[in-house]
Amino acid sequence: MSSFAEDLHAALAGPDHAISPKYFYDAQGSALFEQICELPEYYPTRTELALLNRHAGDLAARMGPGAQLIEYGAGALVKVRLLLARMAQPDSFVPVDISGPHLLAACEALQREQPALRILPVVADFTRPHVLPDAPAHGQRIGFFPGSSIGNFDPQEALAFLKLLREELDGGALLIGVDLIKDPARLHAAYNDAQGVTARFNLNLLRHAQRELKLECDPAGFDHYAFYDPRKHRIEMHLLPRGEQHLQLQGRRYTLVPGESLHTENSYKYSVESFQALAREAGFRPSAHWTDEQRWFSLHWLGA
Ligand code: AVI
Repeated sequence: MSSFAEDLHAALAGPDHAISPKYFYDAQGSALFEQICELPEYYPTRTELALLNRHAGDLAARMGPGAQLIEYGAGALVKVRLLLARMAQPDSFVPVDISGPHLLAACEALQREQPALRILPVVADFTRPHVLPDAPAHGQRIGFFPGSSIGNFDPQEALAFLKLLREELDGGALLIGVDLIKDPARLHAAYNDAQGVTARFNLNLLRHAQRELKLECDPAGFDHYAFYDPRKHRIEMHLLPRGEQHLQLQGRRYTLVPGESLHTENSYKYSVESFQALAREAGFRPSAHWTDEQRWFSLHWLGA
């Protein structure tokens, strides 16, 4: 299994200097991401919340009584509360997240609010095969993957992950949030906010490595750079060295020069049709979708 140190060495030494965006998320990175979700320019969170609010009754009816709701990458459990509040006699709620302490704290808060709810947290990397509690005796298994996190996988990874979910949810369904292709200016603003929170989030990759791996480098010598590539339908985020930048990790030295960049994230955008085609390829049956009036964001109900 790869580690932060191995992946960072590979990124610094490799030709395209690319590293997984999962390394943004230490405690500081998660807090910065929560700030991003509140930014005026970052429309996905509030647009998806509004969709969930508007359609919670319909969604709960589709789940049926006795369902087991599994949330992948659970975080603060804000969105799922809207669904849990409307579900008929849920069998259980299964949040799956890699960050144990964060997950357990969020579950305790939810349990205080809903003492009758059976909460069965699973601490695991949900992108890899993992063990879930038993399926419900009388209801469906429903997966919930909000926030357009699917956009942070490249299309091959997204397909492999959707196939894993299709098997896991066999006989049930997946409810997934997907950000849509739109005016590049709108996308550009969402990843280049005026307050510079996304820039700090991006730079947190280096700060995280300084804290955890004792990486020696000067984060102030890097600029946040995010742009939309309309051919690849994706936002790319990079850290651009301002002048020659020297980094040292576990005794190995690296130099990045202007013109090179650390490629820290992709965020793919889909059309309703292109996402449904991907879901079908993974074995799902798309049966309903909902978008806001501006068609900025979509929610999909996929039969497994
Ligand atoms: C978590 N993920 C869906 C976010 C996105 O929009 O791709 C992460 C993010 N990166 C910059 N801003 C937000």
